[in-house]
Amino acid sequence: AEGDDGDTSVVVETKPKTKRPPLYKVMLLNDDYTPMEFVVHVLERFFALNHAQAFEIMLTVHKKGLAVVGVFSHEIAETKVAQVMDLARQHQHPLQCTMEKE
Ligand code: TYC
Repeated sequence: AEGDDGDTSVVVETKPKTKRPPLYKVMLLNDDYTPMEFVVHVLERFFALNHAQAFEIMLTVHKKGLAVVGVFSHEIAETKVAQVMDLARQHQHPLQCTMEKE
């Protein structure tokens, strides 16, 4: 506080910070070989999309080169990417799935 002797003080206010965990976009990349039906299946199976939604996102990837298929916590995003990459490898499709901090 400021007294007679002229001393000064600085009040540093701290914002009450609620830390939200960072979110990650999971993206699917286009390629020339993975069958469209396989991509639709992957989207239905791992991203809880109905057939129409899955087909629409698959077509977006096919036409634009990539699309965000969901946004998740780091751990969930990692799991989704691993699930997609595992299934693609099992079926010998070159499908690529990646994650990126939002
Ligand atoms: N381009 C592929 C084809 O013509 C289909 C495809 C769509 C592949 C989306 C990958 O993430 C993908 N068969």
